[in-house]
Amino acid sequence: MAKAPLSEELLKEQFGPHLNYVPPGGWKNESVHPAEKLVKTHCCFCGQQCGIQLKVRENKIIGFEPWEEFPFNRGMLCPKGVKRYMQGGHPDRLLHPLMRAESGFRPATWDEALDVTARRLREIQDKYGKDAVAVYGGASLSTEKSYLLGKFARVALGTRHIDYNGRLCMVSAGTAYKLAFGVDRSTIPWSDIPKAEVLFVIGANVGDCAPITTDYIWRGRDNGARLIVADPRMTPITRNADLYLPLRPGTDLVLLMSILHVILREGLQDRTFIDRYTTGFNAVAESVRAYDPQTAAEQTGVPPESIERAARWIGKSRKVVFLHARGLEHQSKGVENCLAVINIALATGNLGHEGSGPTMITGQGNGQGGREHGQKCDQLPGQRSLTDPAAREHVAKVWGIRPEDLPQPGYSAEEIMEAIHWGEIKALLSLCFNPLVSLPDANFTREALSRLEFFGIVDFFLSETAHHADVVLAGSLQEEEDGIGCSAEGRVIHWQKSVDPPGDARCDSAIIVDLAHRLGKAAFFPFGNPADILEELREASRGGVADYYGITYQKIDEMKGVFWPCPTPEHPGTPRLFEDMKFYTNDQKAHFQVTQWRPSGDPLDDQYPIYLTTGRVVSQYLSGTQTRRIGALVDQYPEPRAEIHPRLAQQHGIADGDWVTVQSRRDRVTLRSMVVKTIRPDTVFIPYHWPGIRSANRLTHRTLDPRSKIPEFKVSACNIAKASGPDTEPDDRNAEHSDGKGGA
Ligand SMILES: Nc1nc2c(c(=O)[nH]1)N[C@H]1C(S)=C(S)[C@@H](COP(=O)(O)OP(=O)(O)OC[C@H]3O[C@@H](n4cnc5c(=O)[nH]c(N)nc54)[C@H](O)[C@@H]3O)O[C@H]1N2
Ligand SMILES: Nc1nc2c(c(=O)[nH]1)N[C@H]1C(S)=C(S)[C@@H](COP(=O)(O)OP(=O)(O)OC[C@H]3O[C@@H](n4cnc5c(=O)[nH]c(N)nc54)[C@H](O)[C@@H]3O)O[C@H]1N2
Ligand code: SF4
Ligand SMILES: [Mo]
Repeated sequence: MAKAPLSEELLKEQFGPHLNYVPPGGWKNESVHPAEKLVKTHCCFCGQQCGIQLKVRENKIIGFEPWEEFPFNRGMLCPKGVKRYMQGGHPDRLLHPLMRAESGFRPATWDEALDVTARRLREIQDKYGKDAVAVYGGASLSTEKSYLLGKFARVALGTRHIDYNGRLCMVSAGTAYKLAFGVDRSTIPWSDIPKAEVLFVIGANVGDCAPITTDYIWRGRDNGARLIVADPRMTPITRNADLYLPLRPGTDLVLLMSILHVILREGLQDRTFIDRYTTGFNAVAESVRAYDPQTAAEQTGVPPESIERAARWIGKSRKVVFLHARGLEHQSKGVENCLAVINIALATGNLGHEGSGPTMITGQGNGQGGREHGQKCDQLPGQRSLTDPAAREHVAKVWGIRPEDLPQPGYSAEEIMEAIHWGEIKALLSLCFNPLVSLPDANFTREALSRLEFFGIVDFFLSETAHHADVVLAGSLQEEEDGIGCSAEGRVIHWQKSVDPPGDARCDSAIIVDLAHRLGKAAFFPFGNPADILEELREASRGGVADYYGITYQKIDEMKGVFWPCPTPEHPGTPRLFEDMKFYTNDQKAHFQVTQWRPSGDPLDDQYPIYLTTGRVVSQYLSGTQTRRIGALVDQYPEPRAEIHPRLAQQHGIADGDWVTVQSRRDRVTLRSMVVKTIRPDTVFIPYHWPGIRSANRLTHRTLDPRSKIPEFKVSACNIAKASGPDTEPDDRNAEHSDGKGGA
């Protein structure tokens, strides 16, 4: 039979409209439009912080080249990284400030928008007190910007309430590492991963979410390492695991305590290490006694033999690297979970030497640097505590204020939203956060936002949250301002400015400085550019745990990144922590911490008998504001799908691609199903990168870990039913829905 001729139309029908897509004006082909310069900088789309060279012409980014000399990724990039350059030229880019009008927004001048913002914040503070205003920051910001924002909240506004979107991300790990080691950073550089004998990946979808880390794990496997993966889903990296532990969502603590139980039962612990370098072992040993593998298997769904095998592999090696991410940490016991990993590492002496140590895989672009210098509600620069009198004195001196004028700790991110909801907080200024999509229980968030008396937001796109703002200030992309970031491995890197913000958009830091001036605090914000801010940040962090005093742009460029702590200009940086076996605790020992099991905040019952867990897909990033605007990434995964095991699907008469309604105690969403064998039959997975009626966070709940205040995104209860089509009920709450399709 003759084959039908292939036409471009036919291919487009098959592969979607972006096939052979040519932007208006054509691609800036290298032979036609040579780059004027190549700028060595970093990818903005996750905490790996791969090096990349951006091609610049006529103040526009027209493409990229690999940066092969950058040691972390040696030129490699993932599907998001290779499209990273495309967002700047998108037609949705905000080019000037916007102000709320009778209907929708109207363009405004900077003077008008900033004057109104400063005046409203002042008025609200005069009427209700300083703490009636809250500030939200973000971990996609450069470290300079996040430092500036912390100072802005405490000095220009004098409010207790500033927190950031990393509260949804890194804080369980951070709290645990602080408790055990006195420092919140990966204990190892990634170059230790290929040197390990055992790699234990817990709640981390490395293949999709930290793709370049996959390469490190493969190199480890090439060197003979065994790979253990614990996840309710068989993620890409799991396919090559030596041991897969398909645990029930929310049962990690039981699994980990049982692994330690077996290690101790079989005498595989490192007694010398425990005696010399740690405290608290006996209480932890006592606490895991009840967790024999048989009992643990019943709770976790992991066979007892698998638990024993994992325990023996780990217990017999002194070169184990533990890699965990949000699967472990997005739980109402996220801190305990991380502590249970650390307890295993300490009991087996897996720390302080090559090829060994626990680490969190940091999520956001500057997820590490953004959590070090004071945009957290309880923190001052240098990872100092806001309640430590010596820290207050040091920072107050650098800032030129009295220590007693520094506010006390305020609410965390979700708590700020709750205080807005109950009326205690009346105004919000948000920079780099899209809470309507990313906080749990989206209907509650929407209600809270509608109660604000004033809401100002700085973004480069009109995010779903920005639809609720009174003033939208057109800010800058990562590549539009110089700055530093810190990668997952603790390497401080240099984001080089590549282009100016387009149109009337301004640099984020200039906007904040300008606002501080309009609030009458010019003397405290004498910053002309990010370099001025870095100078002050170095002083403010000096002597702290995260000591950046020895770090400059020039040094970073010369060394291709500097690992902190780096206390003096001559200091070479600290790739591996604790090599001298001294910890950042009062007694310089590592502290075992007792962990205690408790159920999820949204337990299963007869009405909601299925676990719902949420997370990511490879082609989309976070709330999707950025990646939903990059056509090629949209094509790869155009809409959220509910992953369901064939057995569960069959029970409900659902075939692959059918519509399915997922209902939780909060709300419901209707999505197409994706029937896959790679998920536990008692669990449904939904990626959360979409807003409106497709938002996974309409289903999630607001239970927080009591110490880290992270929401329990990974464990909710739900039920499912086949649906005849997408939700068609008129949904005015969905007004903020915007796909941002097309464009680049
Ligand atoms: N493509 C892509 N990459 C990203 C991001 C992105 O949005 N898209 N975001 C970046 C950011 S900010 C972050 S925080 C990281 C997140 O990176 P990851 O934490 O790796 O990604 P998640 O999809 O949130 O969740 C990880 C895994 O946890 C599993 N899981 C669910 N419940 C449980 C549980 O109870 N226990 C265990 N052990 N596992 C469970 C899920 O099945 C999932 O495979 O990714 C970063 N990289
Ligand atoms: N259900 C569920 N919810 C989750 C998660 C989950 O796994 N499941 N994961 C959580 C995690 S780990 C994270 S990190 C959060 C992320 O949640 P968010 O932080 O809300 O997500 P982002 O998409 O980073 O939103 C940042 C906003 O700031 C803007 N922005 C980005 N960079 C800059 C910048 O440099 N300057 C300015 N001015 N604006 C900028 C973007 O356009 C976007 O509108 O989501 C959390 N929510
Ligand atoms: S792994 Fe992360 S930093 Fe590297 S290219 Fe991908 S998104 Fe960018
Ligand atoms: Mo994250």
